[in-house]
Amino acid sequence: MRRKLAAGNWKMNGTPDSLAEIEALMRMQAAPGVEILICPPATLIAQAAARVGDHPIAIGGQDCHPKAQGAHTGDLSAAMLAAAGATHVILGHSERRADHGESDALVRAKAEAAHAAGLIAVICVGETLEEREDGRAEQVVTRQQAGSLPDGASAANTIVAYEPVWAIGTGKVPGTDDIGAIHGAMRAALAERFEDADEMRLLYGGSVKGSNAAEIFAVADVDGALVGGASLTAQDFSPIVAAL
Ligand code: G2H
Repeated sequence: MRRKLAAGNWKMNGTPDSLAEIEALMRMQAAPGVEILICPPATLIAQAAARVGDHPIAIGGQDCHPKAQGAHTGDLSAAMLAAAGATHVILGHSERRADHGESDALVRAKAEAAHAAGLIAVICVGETLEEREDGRAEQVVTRQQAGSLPDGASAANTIVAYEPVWAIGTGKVPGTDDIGAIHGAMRAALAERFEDADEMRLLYGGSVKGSNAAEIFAVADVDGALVGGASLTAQDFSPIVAAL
């Protein structure tokens, strides 16, 4: 049985005042079997983890460097995130692939570093609008997934998020049939490579909000969501958690 996950990606948003949103989520009673993960900017990870304390809400990073340490100004290692209290890290988000030229090979190396530090990697894949219109969405997503997941990936250390680039922050969401087709193809490809593919969690991400979460979560092989804009306040995020 795969545990459902509502993951919030705050991106480059949030100051210490924003931690009140996590405290509000802590007062919410999530259904049994539903996990909540919040990935604030790195500046807030330690404070967020301290506020969460023993509460089961997990805190994660949004990126890490593939190396364990060294002369990499401005970067953070996976071990640093873990030491700050993170248990997860988002890797290969399309904004990082676009803004920082991250390749599948780099994402894979980062995932290996995350696993070595004991972090769960939330690895993102997704096609552009042009690739979808060309009928190549499934091919692109499964190719990214194959290239971005290391051989050591398992259900215990890896979650994959399907985030069509054209749906991110745009209010546009694929049809549930399209999400189901991609998630089905992703799981079939995982099954060819990983023994515990049935246990690996697949999230959908891209303009998820309270009003569309339930129909997305009803799709086979959707085990939760990676949420950006609607994760910034407990008011917007809690209906998504409740829909799981
Ligand atoms: C996709 C998602 C979070 P949003 O990037 O990863 O953002 O929900 O704002 O589309």
